[in-house]
Amino acid sequence: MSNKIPSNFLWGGSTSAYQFEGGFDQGGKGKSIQDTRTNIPQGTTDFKVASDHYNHWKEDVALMAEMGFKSYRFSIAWTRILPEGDGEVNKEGIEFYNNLINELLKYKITPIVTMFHFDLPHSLNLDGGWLNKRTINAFEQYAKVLFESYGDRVKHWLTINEQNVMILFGEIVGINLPKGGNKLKNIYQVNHHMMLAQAKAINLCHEIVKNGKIGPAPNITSVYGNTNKPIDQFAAFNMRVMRNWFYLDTCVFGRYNQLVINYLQANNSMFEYTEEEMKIIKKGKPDFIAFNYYASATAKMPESDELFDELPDQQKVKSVKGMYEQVKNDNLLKTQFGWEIDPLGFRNTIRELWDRYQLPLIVTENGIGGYDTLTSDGKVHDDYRIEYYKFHLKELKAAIIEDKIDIFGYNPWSAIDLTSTHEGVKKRYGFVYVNRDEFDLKDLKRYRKDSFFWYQNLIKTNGEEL
Ligand code: BGP
Repeated sequence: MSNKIPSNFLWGGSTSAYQFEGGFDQGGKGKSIQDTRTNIPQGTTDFKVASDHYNHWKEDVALMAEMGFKSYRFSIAWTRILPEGDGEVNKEGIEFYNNLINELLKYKITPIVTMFHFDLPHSLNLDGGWLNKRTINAFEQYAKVLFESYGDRVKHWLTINEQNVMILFGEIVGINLPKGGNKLKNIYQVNHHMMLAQAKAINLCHEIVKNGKIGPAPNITSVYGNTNKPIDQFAAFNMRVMRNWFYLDTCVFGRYNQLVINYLQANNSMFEYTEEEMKIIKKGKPDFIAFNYYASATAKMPESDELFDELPDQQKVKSVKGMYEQVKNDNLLKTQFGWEIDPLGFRNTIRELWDRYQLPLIVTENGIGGYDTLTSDGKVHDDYRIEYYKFHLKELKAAIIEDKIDIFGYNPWSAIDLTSTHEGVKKRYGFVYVNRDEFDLKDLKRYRKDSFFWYQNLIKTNGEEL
């Protein structure tokens, strides 16, 4: 066994269309729910221009190539391809990603494409969104168009970004369910429809894309019990299943985890499904698991019976009646935005994923959001970001070399600055600074941060020089 990272390891970076592209009304793009979103937190920008990648794509790819990227994980905007979600195909949209993919390949950067990253077509949403089976069929049409248009060159596909976050924290990522009815049942019905759509896409990819590989991209994290009290470990188990395994078990094993089914039945909220649908889900086996990791989670048993889900942010306390309550972990440092930092939790997460599924793994998000300042001589000194990566990559290396786990790529968030899901432009993640403020677009010029040069050297030495 080698004591090195494999030479074909996919070092890269990640973005998503609505947070990076802008050009919301250019090139025949239809509206997505991110364009029509009304719950944008005060003081933060919308997603109309974002980093204007739509008009800077060549320059952006050149910067990625300069860093030495071996891969680039980005999402395709569903509404650039199908402005209404289904029906008419937009040729200009197809062309935009054709150019982007060709440009990446010119520099030998492997494209890793997310099919759906929080930007459901607005017109499907008006019709009930994922609660309506029309959306499943629309996703199938969309998948077919993508595989037929790009499958000759794109061999790595990701179905749905963070389905578990959309189900557990839907409102913060702009997903709103139709009002009324049984809310708990509806949200798990939505989940079932996404599972079915995902399985159909996996099956189609295997039929259409020669040598194509496809997998889900959930947000997965290790869950600790708040104390060594058995009841806290019991709660941690519940959270682990409800937050992580429920989603991956369905995708990998083709069955719903019993714990969640029991919970839904006990709350008179079981969703509907048919045997035929379960057959499709079972057939749609992924080739790998992509996952996003930012921090671990800690759980205890909720003290009250109250069910509350008001969640301004992903790491905010969440309580699920009788199951678990997510609490802060005082042993961990925090980012400037209050997110916990847990590099060993990264390795714990990788070990758990491997142990449970034995499928190749790829990291599609990991990173730190913070305030960055552009100096008068055009520099950004983001030492805190370099530190974050060093500690996480030390654990990633240990997982590959010591634990001998099959991880084939690392694509941190984000390749270049973009607009945060709910904390605006000021919360920056990139190796490249984009010169704009929350509401002042300035010149959108790109500047290499200190982390750019650090990551460039890391890739050059294939992870040797942390
Ligand atoms: C993940 C999403 C990304 C990105 C990231 C950082 O959940 O997949 O789209 O937004 O989190 O989160 P935030 O922008 O809220 O800091």
